[in-house]
Amino acid sequence: SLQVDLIKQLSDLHPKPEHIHFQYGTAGFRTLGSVLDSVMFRVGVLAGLRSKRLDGKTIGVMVTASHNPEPDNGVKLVDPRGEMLENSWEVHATTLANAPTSEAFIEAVDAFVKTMRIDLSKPAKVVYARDTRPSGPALVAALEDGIKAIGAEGRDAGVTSTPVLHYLVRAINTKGTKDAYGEDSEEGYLEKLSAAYKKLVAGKAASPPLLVDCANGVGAQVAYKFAEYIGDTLQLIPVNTATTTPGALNNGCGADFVKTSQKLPPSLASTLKPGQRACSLDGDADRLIYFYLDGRGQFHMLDGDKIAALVAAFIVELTKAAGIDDQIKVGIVQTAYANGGSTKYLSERLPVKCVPTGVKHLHHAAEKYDVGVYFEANGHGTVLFSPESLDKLAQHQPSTPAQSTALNHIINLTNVINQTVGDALSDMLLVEVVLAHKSYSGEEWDSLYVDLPNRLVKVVVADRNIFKTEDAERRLVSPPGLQVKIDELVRRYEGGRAFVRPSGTEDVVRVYAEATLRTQADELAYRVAGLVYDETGGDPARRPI
Ligand code: G16
Repeated sequence: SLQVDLIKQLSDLHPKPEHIHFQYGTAGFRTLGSVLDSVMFRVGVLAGLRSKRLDGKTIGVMVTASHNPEPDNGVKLVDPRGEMLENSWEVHATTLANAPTSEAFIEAVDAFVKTMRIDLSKPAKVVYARDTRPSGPALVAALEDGIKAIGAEGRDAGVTSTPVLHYLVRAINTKGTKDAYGEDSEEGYLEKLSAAYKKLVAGKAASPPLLVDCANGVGAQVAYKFAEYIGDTLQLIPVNTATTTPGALNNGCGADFVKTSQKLPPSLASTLKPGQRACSLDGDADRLIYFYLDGRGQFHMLDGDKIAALVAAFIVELTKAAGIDDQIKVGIVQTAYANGGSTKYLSERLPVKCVPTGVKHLHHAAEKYDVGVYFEANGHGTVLFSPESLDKLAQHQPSTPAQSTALNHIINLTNVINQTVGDALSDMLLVEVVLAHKSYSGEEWDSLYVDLPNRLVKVVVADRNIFKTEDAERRLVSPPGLQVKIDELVRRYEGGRAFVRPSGTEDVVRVYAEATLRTQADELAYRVAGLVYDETGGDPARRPI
């Protein structure tokens, strides 16, 4: 049974702030770090319960707010195979987080244990990590109290990236089985990915040095380690690595800055040479955006859509070369943010599915393919090989040396790719493998297809919860009547497309628009943003135009 006294005693140390409603959103709980203490405690309890429910399998907890500003923090739960928390538990997380008092919390836990038929005598294990945010240590202490309160065993993975934590969860739970994912340590992760990378580029001409913008976040630490592990095969130059400078995180740098502003981080202006490639990670290193300057010094961005196109084509090519393309089919998963240019290019070649924003949605859709390539335009994504495909790869008998080489390449790809979640540094190695094999420069990669000009705008509204969407977030159902007005506007723009959705990680509504011409895409985005603003009675002083 529940150790009610212990829970009460510890819970009282982490009272829920009045008047705040917490919500498990796109990527877990995310808001100002200063109000998250009670949430962390309760997530610790919930993680323990999830572990008990799953017969003692290890559950992961990542303390991060990823691309958000430094004062924000957050927490996401990781299921045993390294994937995001099962959807149906999100509402329970929200319920437990909002119980007003310790007594109400204990009652809610008790009711939950009964409905879910959780056997409290089962063991429970939780592994957790945090990013470099200053609010992290205190939040982890609250989490540890929660883990203790439910009688779970905690393992502190320290300060590391989100994808490393996901890797650890899978590695711990598969240890000693035929599906063993690797050594359950950060070194094991670095060793596994870099060994596969080295095999894949053996004999290829060395690539020019790669600048890695680490967003002044935890990715810096992991990038420096990768630089050592992969040595001369690829010279990595980490920049924006000031993880202890207050206010530096994600500020004027990082994947979200580059994707949203479609600009070079100012800090790279004097270092990046024309023709040289660079990439940006986000605050917890699960997103990746590439870019380069052309001969005229013009900035070009290679986002998640471009990564998906590059990688999918390469895998298809290898399955053909290995003589296994009739058994292993590649499919793509995107969201509404995918550039119209990419959707057209990809759907002429492969099956493409569109799902709502959030890695969990993409991940589940990608699992339905033999090889599922999923990327959000913002650079969050990975490639999944189904268990059946992995078996086929292991059993396939190549009939020529060329087939055998291609087969080995695919098998090595399954090891360089972090299949648990989007992983900026794993994706970076994957991209570098493809570029090395194809002898592509950034410019050649970029020319696979032409992006439609697009613009993403944030609108601050009184209540973003009134915005409800359908059709994989491509249409609004609420507020009533607004979609009709958006449709009318969009019709006036050549190649126009726009949609509006509430963010699940920030207190804003996002507006995306694209059109054939740059000026038109910008105008459409701002006009739709204006509509959203007027409809919802925002403060005229903060109107986007
Ligand atoms: C998180 C999610 C992503 C999502 C992004 C923005 O990323 O994991 O799937 O695209 O938030 O979501 P929204 O538009 O709902 O705010 P991250 O890197 O911040 O964890």
